[in-house]
Amino acid sequence: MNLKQMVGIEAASYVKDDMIVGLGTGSTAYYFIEELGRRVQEEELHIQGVPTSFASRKQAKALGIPVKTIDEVSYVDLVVDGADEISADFQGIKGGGAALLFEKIVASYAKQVIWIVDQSKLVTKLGRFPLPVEVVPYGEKQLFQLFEEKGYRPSFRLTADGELLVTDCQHHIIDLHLDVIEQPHALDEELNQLVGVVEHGLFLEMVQTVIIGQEDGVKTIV
Ligand code: ABF
Repeated sequence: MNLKQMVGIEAASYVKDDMIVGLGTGSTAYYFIEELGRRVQEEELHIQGVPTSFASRKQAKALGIPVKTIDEVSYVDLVVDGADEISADFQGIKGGGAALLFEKIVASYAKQVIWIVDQSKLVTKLGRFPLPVEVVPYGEKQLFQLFEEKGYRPSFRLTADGELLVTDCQHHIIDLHLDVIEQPHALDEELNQLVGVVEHGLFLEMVQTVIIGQEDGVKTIV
């Protein structure tokens, strides 16, 4: 069993009958959803899943997990999702999987947010992972130029075929290569004020539980 599978299965043990569960996106959240599917089929677990991407929705439906949109539920008990970086003070960068908008929407309505990562995601300070910024296509080149002038070393997110990646919400992503983010909260405020920025991958003050896969087992920090 690999580290991603370990933490995915561990996170699934937090899910109880009748919960409304946010279903994360990415290769680690994949194993969480797989384990939920097993429990739905083998243990008759009754849950409603709220996916954070079309990919997670497709996976959940194929496993027989009932799915709802965030607007079809009153709240989310628990969301389990991956992350690209988690700093020592529990701030995160997400969006490497290009699902950051739906992920942040679902997380913002969840009573408990759990991130599942292997130990490679733990950093002292955020920023080595390029910060994803989801933008409206109209005006994106102006934004790109503004990021260049700020020294943020932007690049448009491309698909494997070299095409501009289009998110589930028909937006594009500009990744900022910042190396280190000394003031995440200030950057959060700065990005939120830019017209044309839909959302970004700084997830600050959002997580309650981090489950870490390590060679010697699973470590849970709350
Ligand atoms: C998703 O999980 C994204 O926000 C994040 O980029 C990704 C991490 O992917 P993986 O688990 O495949 O490393 O939630």
